[in-house]
Amino acid sequence: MFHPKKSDLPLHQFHPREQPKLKKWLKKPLVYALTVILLWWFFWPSHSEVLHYSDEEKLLRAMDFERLSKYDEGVDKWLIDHEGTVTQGTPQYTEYLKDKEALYHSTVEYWDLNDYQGHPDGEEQGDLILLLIPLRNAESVLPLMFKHMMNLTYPHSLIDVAFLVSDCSPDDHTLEALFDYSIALQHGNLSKVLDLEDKEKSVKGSTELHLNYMSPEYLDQREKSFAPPFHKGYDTPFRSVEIFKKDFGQVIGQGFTDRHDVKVQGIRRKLMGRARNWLTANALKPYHSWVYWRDADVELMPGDIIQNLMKFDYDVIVPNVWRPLPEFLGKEQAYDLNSWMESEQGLALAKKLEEDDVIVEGYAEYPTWRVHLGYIRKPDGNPDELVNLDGVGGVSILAKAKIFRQGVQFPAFTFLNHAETEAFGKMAKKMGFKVGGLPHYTIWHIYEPSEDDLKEIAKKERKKRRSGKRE
Ligand SMILES: Nc1nc2c(ncn2[C@@H]2O[C@H](COP(=O)(O)OP(=O)(O)OP(=O)(O)O)[C@@H](O)[C@H]2O)c(=O)[nH]1
Ligand SMILES: [Mg+2]
Repeated sequence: MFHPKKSDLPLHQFHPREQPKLKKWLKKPLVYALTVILLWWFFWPSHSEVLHYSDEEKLLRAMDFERLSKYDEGVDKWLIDHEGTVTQGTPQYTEYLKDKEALYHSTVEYWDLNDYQGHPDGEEQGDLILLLIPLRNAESVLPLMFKHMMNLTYPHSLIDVAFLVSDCSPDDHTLEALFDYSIALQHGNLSKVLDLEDKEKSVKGSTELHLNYMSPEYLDQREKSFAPPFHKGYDTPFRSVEIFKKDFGQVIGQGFTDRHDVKVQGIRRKLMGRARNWLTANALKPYHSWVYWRDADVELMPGDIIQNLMKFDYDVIVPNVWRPLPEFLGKEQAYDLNSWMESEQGLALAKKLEEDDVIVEGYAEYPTWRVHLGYIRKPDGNPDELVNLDGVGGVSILAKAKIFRQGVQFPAFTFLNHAETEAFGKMAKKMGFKVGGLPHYTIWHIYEPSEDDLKEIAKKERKKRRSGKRE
């Protein structure tokens, strides 16, 4: 069975950033206190160094293996005599004491969480970011997702990446592909791997018929989005990559029409909320200042998006999310309708609903008349204009890590008649955090033809073939 784990990654290829140093004023008292404790431990007359095997096991589990590799042939060989006690006064024993001190240093950690609140100029301040990406049946979009990751100009050495793969179909290989791409990424040769894949695909010819119907401007932008020259850190490995797998029993299809049916939205969103919470809980470390949530299926996005969202110093901030469409459907459309400002009608509707009902924004069944970030976009509007929001969509959220530490989460239950990211926005706001969005700063979701669109495209292709034959 395939069980990728972090330790299988080629970690020797890159050097994790050192943990920030302790504050000066704290250093001295801490060193004195540790020295006193250690002296007491070693020289207290009634204390004899007896190392039982069970203790030894415990010690080994926590040890700094690189430093202690000299004990590869067994600690007992050096330290423990046939009665199971350590012989004091030997050079090995002195060595052991030194190692034990090193052990404390490698296993006792201290963090002042005030140091990880997130700065608007995080790049200059060395703020560490946690990039979180949930994945389900996402094999086909992984190359695109990885290109966007490499294209991020926020220093990769300051970004920890964590994926959560859930509920994939038996014929889907998201997990395996993710693992292979992650290894190539951390080796610094992923761009070469993806280039080769692109070349193979272009030899085979495109199967994406809908591209024949997209606007020339869109096709041009798509062509240019990952063309050289790349920024200088494009191939730089990330600070770390973690891959988690956990199924939640999601059975709703991942096809466009399946997952957009209004009846399944509440259930689907709550399960997604659970997945997001699992991912945050496992990946968030005390030294992260920011968390950047990204969906895998984004097609166009500026490489400096993290710095650009960060500079507003909001606790939660999202860009506008649109998607391209075939020209016969109007070329483009606001996509993420989960980012909105609350309205009187929305609040009145909520009052009429059952406590557990979930309002699904953007569906005729729930007329809220809210202002959607998607609909107030002006293509030539000021990209730095910011509006306050109540609900947010999950395609691309930059949030300060402290809000998760304080308990904001993605409700997997009905919270104020919402679930998942929209409830997350509402909850953050209710807890006093600043939640906002940029109406004129846009990223583009991929276009996946719905079943109706596919039928229309097939009809047009047939017509083209018929008229071609006649000529
Ligand atoms: N771990 C996990 N990831 C999921 C699940 N469903 C979707 N995803 C991933 O979450 C991200 C968003 O999922 P989408 O299916 O695009 O859904 P959405 O963004 O809510 O909605 P639309 O894009 O509007 O359909 C993508 O990266 C998916 O691969 C799930 O059940 N578990
Ligand atoms: Mg999506």
